[in-house]
Amino acid sequence: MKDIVFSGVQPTRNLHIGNYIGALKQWAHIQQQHHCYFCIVDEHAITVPQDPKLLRERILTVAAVYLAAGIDPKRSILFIQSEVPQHTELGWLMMTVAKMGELERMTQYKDKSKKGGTVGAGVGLFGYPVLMAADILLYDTTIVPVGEDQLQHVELTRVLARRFNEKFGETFVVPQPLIQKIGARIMSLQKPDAKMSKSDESEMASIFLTDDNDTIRKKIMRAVTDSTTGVTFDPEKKPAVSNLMTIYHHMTGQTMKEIETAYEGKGYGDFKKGLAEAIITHMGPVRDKIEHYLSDPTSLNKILDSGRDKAAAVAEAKMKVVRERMGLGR
Ligand code: ATP
Ligand code: LTN
Repeated sequence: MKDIVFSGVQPTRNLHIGNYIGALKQWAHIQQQHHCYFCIVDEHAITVPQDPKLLRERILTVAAVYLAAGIDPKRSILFIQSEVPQHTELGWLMMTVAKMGELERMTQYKDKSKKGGTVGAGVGLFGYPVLMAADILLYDTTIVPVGEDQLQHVELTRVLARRFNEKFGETFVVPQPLIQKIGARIMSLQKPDAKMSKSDESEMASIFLTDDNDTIRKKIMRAVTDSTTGVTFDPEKKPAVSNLMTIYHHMTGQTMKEIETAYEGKGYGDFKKGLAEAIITHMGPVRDKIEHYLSDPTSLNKILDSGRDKAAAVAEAKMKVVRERMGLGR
């Protein structure tokens, strides 16, 4: 039996190699066997301030990145969240199912609202996981591939689906999260205890998918390492080098043992040179493809139109059931 897979990326800032390893690369693989929806979640992006003009540009860039990473529009449904209004509709209805206490416990909300305090935090930021639950539940999703940071949101989705089903009758499929083992969390090149994040202030913390070869080399050579020497995989004792090895593994397919053997007796300088070249070899073609897709907006728009129509048909069928179960309308 085929699974139904749903996942999404926010069109905020530049996508980085953490997004690629933790999300896109995995999706391109999953679509070979399952029925997939890959969404550009622009309505999630606006839970923090965005420049409207830049947001529009980034939405198309993310679409190009999806395609460049190997998402095949003939196999998978690729669409923009705000073009299927059933997402916000179900998001609101699920707001009436979720509880304050559940949302207050979400670590992403706690982190993102920390700066200004919860009094000044946007209500959208607070309700963010409920919209995410709506995204997932509209399509009878069985599998949600995400990075570790999103696990809590998928767990909340499961709770909300069950609660709704108990109250209003079987309506939603309870989805399972899917976390990749190695590299579920790629860490910052500058602070190995923080995840590589689009919102990091330091450019040096992340390898962006659009970085040129020299920038990749520079960032890797300046990446922090650990106080002990030796290229060995030990996330507890050697978090910085283990993170770089994880990236190496994803770029080359080599196991940690193979990487350790290849760099036995060598210093971090040699390892970093090898890593930079491995990234360039793997990511260079992806970068070229992003450019290629962006240079042909007509084809890109056709793909997004078709994705929107297919997604909307499924979402509306589900909403008809939901509205009826909840007693809305006539
Ligand atoms: P921000 O940190 O600015 O909120 P982000 O970099 O986490 O943004 P998202 O759009 O929230 O980007 O995430 C897109 C996908 O990439 C998600 O599946 C997320 O779990 C995954 N992801 C994000 N950062 C990493 C990372 N450092 N390592 C692995 N996967 C990641
Ligand atoms: N919150 C996710 C993006 C996202 C998502 C989703 C992921 C929005 N809706 C539904 C999986 C399924 C993030 O920030 N990475």
